Amino acid sequence: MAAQVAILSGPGIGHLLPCSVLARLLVRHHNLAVTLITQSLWPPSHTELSLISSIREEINVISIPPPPPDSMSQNKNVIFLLFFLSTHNGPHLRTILNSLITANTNTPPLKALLVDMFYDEATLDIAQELGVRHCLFFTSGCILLSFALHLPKLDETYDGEYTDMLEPIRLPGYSQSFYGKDFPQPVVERKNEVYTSYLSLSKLYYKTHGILVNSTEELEPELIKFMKENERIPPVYPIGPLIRSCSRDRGGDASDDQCLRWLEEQPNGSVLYVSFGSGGTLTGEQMKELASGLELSKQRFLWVVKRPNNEADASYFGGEINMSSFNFLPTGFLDRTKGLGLVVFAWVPQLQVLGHAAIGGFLTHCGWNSILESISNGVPMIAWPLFAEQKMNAVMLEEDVKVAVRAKVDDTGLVRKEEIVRLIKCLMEEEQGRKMRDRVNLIGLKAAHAVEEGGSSFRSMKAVVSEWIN
Ligand code: BUP
Repeated sequence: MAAQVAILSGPGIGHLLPCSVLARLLVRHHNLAVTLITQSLWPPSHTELSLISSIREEINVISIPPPPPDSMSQNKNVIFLLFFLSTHNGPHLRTILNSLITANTNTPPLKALLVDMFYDEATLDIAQELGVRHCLFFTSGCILLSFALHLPKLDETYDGEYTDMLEPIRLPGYSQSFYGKDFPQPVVERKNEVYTSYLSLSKLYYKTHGILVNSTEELEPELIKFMKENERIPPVYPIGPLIRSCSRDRGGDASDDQCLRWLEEQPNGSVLYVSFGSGGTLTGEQMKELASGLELSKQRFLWVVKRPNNEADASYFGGEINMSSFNFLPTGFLDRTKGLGLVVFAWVPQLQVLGHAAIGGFLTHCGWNSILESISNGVPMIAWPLFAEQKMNAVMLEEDVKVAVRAKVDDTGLVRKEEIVRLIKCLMEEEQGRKMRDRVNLIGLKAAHAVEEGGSSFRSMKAVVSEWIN
């Protein structure tokens, strides 16, 4: 092996997954030795642990232990905690990188440190001190990346709260516009201390040696073109879609077989898959509306359920919440929908689910991994964003890529059952849904080709690897 690189993954399965796919790709197709450094805020979940153990044969994995609970701040905002974590783990990172450099004389030279999207100035300093290239591995799409790169300018030119903006804004180089209310969660509240940290982070993005982004020219052509042509922005390398291959999609528990077995019995294209990702939860009231909407639609569904977030112990990064009682669903719902729907209270093999012929649509929270997995499998979506950059992703899916229909929230903040029925009918039965299906199939095929030998993302990856090793 000519060289080694280290990847510092952010916490949570939504970050660990793309980082592990990237690690494998570099080992298998680019002849590099890779160390994957994992971080967590709390003891890692069963899913994270089993993913880590499944890649250990090929990849050197070093896990930084979670910070002691009493050192954690009382501020429970997830973004705040991510910034806290990168500062807290700085000394660990330095020690690990030093050990990789001095391991033994046969160890290939460490050429690059790829850092997931949350980091601080100290991370850049460590890489510089050790003579290693610092690159950003952006595990979301170009929409959020462009937004972050534009934020310093926006901050200078606009004074008020973004949610009060009367006119939508355009990201440079992009034809779609966004209202302030759709901006990523840490940014909408300007007075919040998280805003200042996010603004500093967005300035740091300009100081990295290169930006690898989990997207592709086939999906986000305008933004990629703009970023590549802008000399102020470090070189951008679209290397996605980085998603697991189905055979490796293990890491769950017994429910895997149950839901795949159930899908085997359903007609092709008949089932709506409903999941809000590893961290997405709804209020009890919203869950009841969703359940009623699913029932009224009379559509087949596979719903990955989590406890409501206004009941005890719903945690952001866990994904494995104890389901001891199901009283948050409407009385009799499970009995009345038996045969028509399957409710699953555990981790499911999402990639295999989305690749199953019975699936006709995906009601998703618009996490970036879920979007890439849906598109790669040619599955059109109902976009129901919850937090982070998901609202921007939803705008892009509906208005630009045209492979999703967005859920409308009413004045009380709820998506009502009538709206849910409308969305399901539109996606699963109407002409608009058929058009979205044709489109997503086409884009999915192009995206799959992008990561194959000779495709645009494959060439991008090759180009950045050759930068590192030469
Ligand atoms: Br839930 C669930 N099985 O049951 P996103 C999720 N996943 O394989 P998130 C399963 O977790 P961030 C399940 O396939 C995807 O790769 C799913 O990532 C997998 O959302 C991943 O979609 C979830 O990006 O992460 O979890 O909200 O906040 O980082 O976007």
